[in-house]
Amino acid sequence: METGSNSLPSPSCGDAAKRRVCYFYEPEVGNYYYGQGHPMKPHRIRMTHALLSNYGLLDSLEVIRPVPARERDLCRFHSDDYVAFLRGVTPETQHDHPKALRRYNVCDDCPVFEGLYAFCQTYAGASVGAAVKLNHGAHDIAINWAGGLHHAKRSGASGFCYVNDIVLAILELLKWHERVLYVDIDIHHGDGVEEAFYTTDRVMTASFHKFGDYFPGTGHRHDIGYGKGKYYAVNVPLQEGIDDESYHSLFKPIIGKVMEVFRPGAVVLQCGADSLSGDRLGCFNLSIKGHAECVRYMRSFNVPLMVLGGGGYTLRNVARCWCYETGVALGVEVDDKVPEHDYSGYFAPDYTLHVAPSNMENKNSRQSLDDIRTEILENLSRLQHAPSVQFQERPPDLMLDEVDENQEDGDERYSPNSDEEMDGPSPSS
Ligand code: LLX
Ligand code: CA
Ligand code: ZN
Repeated sequence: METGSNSLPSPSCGDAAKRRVCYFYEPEVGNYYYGQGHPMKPHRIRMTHALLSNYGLLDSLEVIRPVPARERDLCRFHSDDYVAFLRGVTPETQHDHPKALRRYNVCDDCPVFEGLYAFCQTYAGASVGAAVKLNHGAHDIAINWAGGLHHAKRSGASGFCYVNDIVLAILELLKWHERVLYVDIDIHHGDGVEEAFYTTDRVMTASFHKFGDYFPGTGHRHDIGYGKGKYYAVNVPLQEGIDDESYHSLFKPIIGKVMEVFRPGAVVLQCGADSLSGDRLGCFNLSIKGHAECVRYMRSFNVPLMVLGGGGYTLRNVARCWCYETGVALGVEVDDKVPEHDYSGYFAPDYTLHVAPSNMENKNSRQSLDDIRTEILENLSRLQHAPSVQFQERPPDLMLDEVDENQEDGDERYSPNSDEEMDGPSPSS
């Protein structure tokens, strides 16, 4: 059992050391279609996979086809009625249920499309499967580029997200790890994940995001958690045009301190690519190397690491970024020259992996960055001497140990957003 080491994790041992990496991919995922004009295009996952394959990176990792999450797996976080709705609704019948569509926020941004429920089962099954793999200890890093849907709520869709695979994966990690850290570099606030764990000290959430007149509107720097969870939510509000240097003047000291004081047993990193320069919906100015530096930094702590996708709307850059980051996970520097393959046309005219960031103005002043860093480091230093909680008992693995669909398995699980026990598995279970 992981009990938390007394030695401080440090970003040492460098990039040269190899990691055992597994990568979840469902060949059907690229066929799901949100509808004409919708910016979310699951095809980007297939483009990423094609790049990985043509760069030869798939030979250095274990490729795993995900087992779809079952209804009961989704209900570990989501409400039964919401999951039953997602399972039952179809593009043809949706207009027979106008009240339900409104209640669950299934509308233009989050449309009902063909195969919606199977899509949710696939990406959630992959993230939970990634958690099971990390828990078993045979892999150091588990990747699911189709995951990272951080806006989904217990009883509703939001911002193109329906099922929150991240919350489900963290719940699985909590069976084996006393503390789990969630880091979110998508340009949007990781609101669904933060909300799910806002009152617990077993999960720390840290989101870097555009703040001010921007979706979803949450993630103020003074939102720091509540009750037992006070100081276990970290929000880093940023302005448009942030470049690599400014970003890392916050990311590294803040996350370095988080690793020192929180000492997580596992880390989940959401790598939304809408924080890249030139994103169709984003307004940051990060290069792919700057974005990938977050992956490199998290990897350097040598703590079991789950790497997830997220937003990202300039398809060629999403595929470039996640391919390069898969290389970072493996400890391989991916060549700048994109190999010729079925989707090469997307990378014309230069056929390079890296693209120059723009000359847009960086609206984050040195002073504002200093203020944010100082305040957040001060909050984190309050946790320096917090006593750790003993972990009681480990429930069985999801999917692997459960045979009978209808039988109660009897294990009390951590259940965010419920009226039940909020501090982890019950000692009596
Ligand atoms: N932030 C984010 C992360 C993952 C997914 C979607 C989003 N949403 C947005 O980026 C967004 C953009 C503009 C307005 C509102 C929300 C996601 C990833 C995979 C599949 C589906 C959604
Ligand atoms: Ca974020
Ligand atoms: Zn986003």
